[in-house]
Amino acid sequence: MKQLYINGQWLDGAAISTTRNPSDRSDVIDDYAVAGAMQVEMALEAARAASENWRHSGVQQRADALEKIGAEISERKTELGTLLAREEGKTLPEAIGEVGRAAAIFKFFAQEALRIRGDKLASVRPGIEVDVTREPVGVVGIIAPWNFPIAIPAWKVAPALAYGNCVLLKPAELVPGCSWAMAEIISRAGLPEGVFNLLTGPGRVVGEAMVNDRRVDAISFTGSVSTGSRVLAACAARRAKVQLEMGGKNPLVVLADADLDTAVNAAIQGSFFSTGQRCTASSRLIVDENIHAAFVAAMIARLKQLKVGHALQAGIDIGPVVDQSQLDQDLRYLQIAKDEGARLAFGGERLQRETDGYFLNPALFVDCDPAMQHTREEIFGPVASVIPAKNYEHALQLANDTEFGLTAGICTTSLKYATHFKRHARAGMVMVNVPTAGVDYHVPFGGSKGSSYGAREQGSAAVEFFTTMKTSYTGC
Ligand code: UN1
Repeated sequence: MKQLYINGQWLDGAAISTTRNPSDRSDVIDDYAVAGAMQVEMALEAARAASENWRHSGVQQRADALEKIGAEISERKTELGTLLAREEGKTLPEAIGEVGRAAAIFKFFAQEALRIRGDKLASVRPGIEVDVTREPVGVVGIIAPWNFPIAIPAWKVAPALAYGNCVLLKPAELVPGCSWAMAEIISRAGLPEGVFNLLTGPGRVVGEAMVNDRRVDAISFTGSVSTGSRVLAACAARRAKVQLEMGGKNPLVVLADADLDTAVNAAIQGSFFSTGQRCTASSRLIVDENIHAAFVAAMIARLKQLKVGHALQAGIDIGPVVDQSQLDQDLRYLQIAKDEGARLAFGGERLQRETDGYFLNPALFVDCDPAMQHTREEIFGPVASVIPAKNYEHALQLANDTEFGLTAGICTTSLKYATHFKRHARAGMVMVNVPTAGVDYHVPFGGSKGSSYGAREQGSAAVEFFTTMKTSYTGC
């Protein structure tokens, strides 16, 4: 049984939960401790107590620890990637890629710890100097989703530690394994007791306690809009710092002048890889009506070649849906789309394979109207809808006609339209001739409108959330 990590010790929880492989329900992954109120209390106390010293720790110590963690994650890429593919269901190459990204994130923030900058200014009053410095926030509660079982915990934990914070990590219940493996590596990196704590368990116990407890100074959350809204309300009520990454309904615009191969590659990758289970997935394909028929024909040809199956099998392009409840949601939206008159041009059916897994053929709907429910709500599955556009202006208007604003993509060979789109797309990230999903780890990540709230994650921008400013005046 894999235990909780609290105050430098491995401890049992209040219960045990067993995880299974979504590619093969007969494959039991492991038993994980489920934290109860008592263990959460211990972790809160430990993190609070450790914070007093850790906030004054040297940056070399932090950089060394993060470098060591990154190096071990990198060395064990294949083993950890196999675990990730088993517990979440993304294909082995995708899973190994994600582990590599987690390693790179730790190494990046090892260096960022050495670059914590401040400002020195002259006071407007004679004989006084002003210093503006950055300090740790204190104790950070991290609530991570299931779709990036190691990269998202890494991109929240690494900056939290780099900038001198203590951490309580609550991974998603479906995928505790990758966070447990990461915690085990962190436990040997030389951090003082209580600086990093792992609390596997349910949101209603662990998450609720973290968002409501005054000993937690800040909450970094990635997950659904509904949970994110509850997290925000709880944090606002006690004025805790909070950042939220939530849903997307990301558009990929394909103009008539686009290179067709580039557009189809971006759409296939962005809509269906990782089984469409990315908040950056392109679920609305907004296509100029002059290229519409050719685009749809090319998409169907590519979709026919995609192999859906067991995530660990060689040559598989798309693994299973993560679990029964996500599969039910995908199937429900497929039915809604059919009922509201969208034409199913490809896929959408359950697939049987040798193993008992949640396999779903990627679905492409065409002739979609932007008022249809399935084109407005996040499905989080391998489902994309083609919406025809009259021209660039119409496509831009359709792209922005959403409550979300995470990523927005365009495929075009026109510098004029690419530039205009970069300026006018209402999204935190814009992609020109590349998929809307799959981002770099050293630059800011985040959205506008209903997708995100609070300071940006990743890259040098992470310093905003994980530190607070102090202005000091010295009379000399
Ligand atoms: C990516 O597309 O590379 O939950 C990352 C998500 C996002 C991460 C996407 N927070 O899908």
